[in-house]
Amino acid sequence: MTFLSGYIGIIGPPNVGKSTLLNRILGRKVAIVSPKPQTTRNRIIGIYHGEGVQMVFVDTPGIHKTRTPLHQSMVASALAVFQEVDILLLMVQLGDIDRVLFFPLLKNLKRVNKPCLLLINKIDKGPREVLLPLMAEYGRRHPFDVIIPISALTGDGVSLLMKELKSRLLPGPPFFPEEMDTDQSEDFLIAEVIREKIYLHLRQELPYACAVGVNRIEDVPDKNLLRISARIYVETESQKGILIGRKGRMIQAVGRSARMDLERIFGVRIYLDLAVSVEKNWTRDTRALRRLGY
Ligand SMILES: Nc1nc2c(ncn2[C@@H]2O[C@H](COP(=O)(O)OP(=O)(O)OP(=O)(O)O)[C@@H](O)[C@H]2O)c(=O)[nH]1
Ligand SMILES: [Mg+2]
Repeated sequence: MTFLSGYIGIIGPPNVGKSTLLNRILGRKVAIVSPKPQTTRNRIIGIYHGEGVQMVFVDTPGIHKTRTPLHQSMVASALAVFQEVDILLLMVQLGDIDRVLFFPLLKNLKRVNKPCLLLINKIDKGPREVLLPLMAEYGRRHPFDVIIPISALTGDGVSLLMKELKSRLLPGPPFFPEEMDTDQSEDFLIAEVIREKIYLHLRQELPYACAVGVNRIEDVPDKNLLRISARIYVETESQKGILIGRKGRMIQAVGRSARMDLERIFGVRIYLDLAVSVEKNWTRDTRALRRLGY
């Protein structure tokens, strides 16, 4: 039997469930997820190993109209994925077609001539009756290879998606070794989990002003312990005050949920030390952006 392999881009507007799908396919958390849009900021690779097949999924930041340098860099990295992959998964969510978000995506899609599967996600949320007309309407906008309704949350439709993907892969070698399911460094994943908890605990604009860097990871094997020290960057002193909270309660809550999640992910006890610094206007400063990994 010939081995099949390929790169598959997961692309779409913010908040439709792209990262949730990647985690669901891999059966493990490699990408952070939150109820707020613009959670994913970098391209995240997740590698699926199946019988005679390897699929390299590329999760991307949600594509939207934007002016700030941070978001421009996010959107640019998502748009680049149109060129880089073999197959595109364009994801939207149940509900009326959002023209402002969907039409620009379609324009990019028509520029590259690649197989594209349209995923309508979050079907667990709505009545089934709306699906058929919605699928027909999307079908009129573009000759998608196939339109698949799914729920990344419950897993509904995901095995059908995997079958449809496999049937479109070409013969090729495995790109990554069997034991590898992401190309992210440990540091990056830890910083991302901390960032996820900031999205969960803090309201409004604050999460968008935060970046996280891991300074040090120290392994204490005889205690089955990882000591991690990380720093959260915000743009202003007042944001720093909010993030730390009264008597440090907010930063403690963020640290506690990050620690619990990291313990689950790494299977060891974690000691997490979090500090907060102000990096003035880092979301607008291209040099600071680069320094913070964007
Ligand atoms: N009900 C329901 N909620 C979902 C489903 N998939 C994702 N969600 C929720 O939708 C929200 C956004 O999910 P993400 O996976 O972070 O979305 P994303 O497309 O990666 O978002 P960005 O990274 O911001 O572009 C989270 O609160 C998820 O729990 C689904 O199938 N059903
Ligand atoms: Mg995401």
